[in-house]
Amino acid sequence: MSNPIYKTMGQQFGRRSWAEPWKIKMVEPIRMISAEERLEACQDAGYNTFLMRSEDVYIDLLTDSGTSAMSDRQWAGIMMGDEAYAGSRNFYNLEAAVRKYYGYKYVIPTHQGRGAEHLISQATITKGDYIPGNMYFTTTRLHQELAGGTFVDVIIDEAHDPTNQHPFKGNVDLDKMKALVDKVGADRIPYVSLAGTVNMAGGQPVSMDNVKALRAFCDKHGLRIYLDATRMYENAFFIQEREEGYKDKSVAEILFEFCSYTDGAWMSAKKDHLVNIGGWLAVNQEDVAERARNLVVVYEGLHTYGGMAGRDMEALAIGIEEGVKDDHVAARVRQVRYLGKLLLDWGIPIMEPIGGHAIFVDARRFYEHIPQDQFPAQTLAAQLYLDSGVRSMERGIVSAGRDPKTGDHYYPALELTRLTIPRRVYTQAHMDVVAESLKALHDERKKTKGLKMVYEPEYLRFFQARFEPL
Ligand code: PLI
Repeated sequence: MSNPIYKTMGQQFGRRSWAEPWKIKMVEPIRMISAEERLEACQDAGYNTFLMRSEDVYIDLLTDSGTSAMSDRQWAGIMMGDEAYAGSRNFYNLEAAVRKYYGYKYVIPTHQGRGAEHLISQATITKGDYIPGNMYFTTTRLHQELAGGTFVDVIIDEAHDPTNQHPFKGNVDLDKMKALVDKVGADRIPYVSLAGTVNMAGGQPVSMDNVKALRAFCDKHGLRIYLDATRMYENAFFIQEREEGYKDKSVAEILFEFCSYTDGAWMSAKKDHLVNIGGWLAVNQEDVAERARNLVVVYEGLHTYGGMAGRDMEALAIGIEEGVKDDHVAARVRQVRYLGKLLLDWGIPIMEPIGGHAIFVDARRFYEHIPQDQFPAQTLAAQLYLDSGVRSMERGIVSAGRDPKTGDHYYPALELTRLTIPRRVYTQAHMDVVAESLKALHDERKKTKGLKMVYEPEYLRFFQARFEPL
């Protein structure tokens, strides 16, 4: 036992770690291509990680959307697909699972989240309306704008400060809500767009207290609340961990109570529900459901499949149950936290508190010398790929797009590079590789130059814009 390694391990005896509640049954090989090949791939992709081929990527942290590993039970469900055009039994399994865990009455399947956003926006918004929300999300706001609405940010100010340690940075500021109602009138507000764990704010949760207070406010003014439930499981986990009175409640119980304060929800099932494709809209009002059902047959597919195959709906129904389990959500959030803590220990600036689905590196502080219109977060995403083949994405000025009225860039307070962790896909060793690459880039940060945009598409520009180094 003279080997120092044993001593180190010995000093750690008594420690208790957590581990994932699954073991690996099937693997998919990945490899890191050479530095020269990575440079070529990056140039071909116009320094935009969305334009890269996934085969050129080593560790893919572009998104947690549709990238989860399904379980053996979900794969078994795939074999149980009932591919009838109408009335597939898998739809009824999906409907029952949504009703059981979320509590909404009418369930309409869609091919993914933005399909549901399209339906709810078209079914409820009229030209000239205002839609308050706890920070914008790209596709959500675009569908609200395409329906003739204007999005108004009503998230608490703390959400825009990456160092503020508020435990519920996703909360709605009721004073901002009141100011909007006073200014435009409740009649011009078709609903409040409330997101559980706010993606663009770094995966920050909304407290139960806040949604209750919002419900009371909305009841007073006759307003509806529709929830973006995409990552509500993680939101429920944070409530369990941080909010008084919830530590002995399960994630499922917390989710159900939270949803009870809302009038309906849209869902990108590609996240919490552990499937590669799918979504739904669910509401409690018959008239809204009827309008959405009329639209679903135009844009998605029949109201009992909404763009999904029967097998997709079965895997989704099973994923609703698996994803909400306490041990699963805890392991998922703790893996994200493991990566975040490594970075914090090494002095790398990230959005705090560490959120539910991703680490958001604060590119503004990482590259202090690169101005926002030279795209520091896009630059960091490109540099990370060049250094280690790790794919991340920009969540800053490029994602924010342009003001449709003035044509100027929106200049968001947050300029972030997102390292999004797929569920049940990567190990702790992968997280170490990512952290070490960021450390190397941070050590060399002063030498890095920004980018210029050389192609800009009209909608959701971050997906297809092209850049060149300055
Ligand atoms: O990608 P969709 O169409 O299934 O879902 C759109 C969508 C809606 N709401 C929220 C909060 C999302 O995060 C979301 C999609 N997010 C993606 C693709 C992401 O990478 O974060």
